[in-house]
Amino acid sequence: MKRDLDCVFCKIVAGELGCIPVYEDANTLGFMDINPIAPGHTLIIPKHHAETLYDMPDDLLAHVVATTKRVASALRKALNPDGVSLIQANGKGAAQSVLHFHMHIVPRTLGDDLKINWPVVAGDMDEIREVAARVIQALD
Ligand code: DGP
Repeated sequence: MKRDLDCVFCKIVAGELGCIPVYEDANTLGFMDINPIAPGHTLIIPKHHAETLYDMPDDLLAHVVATTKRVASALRKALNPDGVSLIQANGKGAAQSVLHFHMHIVPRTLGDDLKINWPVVAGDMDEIREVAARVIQALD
């Protein structure tokens, strides 16, 4: 499994940096986004370091998508949002800020009018922890 020593998500995978996890298996990790654009905003990453979609082995990509479906289903069950968006950025022009492939799962509310280049705002950690606990409870 490839690791980049300077990568913040590789540090999370290695346990060197904390996160609020909601899902983990041998190849993927799901944890709460530290700058949530909506309550329940979650990231799914491969443990293997790959910068973008183009660097992802097909079988690992399929695994990340399967994990994304599983966690999105739990989010839907736990939070009953009006919808869920999956967002995945590749490169500066797409506003990718962490160069380790990741899928955003964003619960949506009718009329929330979210923009694809959202502002970075620190989340309320207690609120994020509380939502994570509800998602874990709803995992099948
Ligand atoms: P993107 O702009 O698509 O590369 O999204 C990166 C996301 O990663 C952004 O929404 C904030 C989140 N993020 C950055 N650093 C950390 C961190 O150390 N912990 C967690 N949980 N999320 C982070």
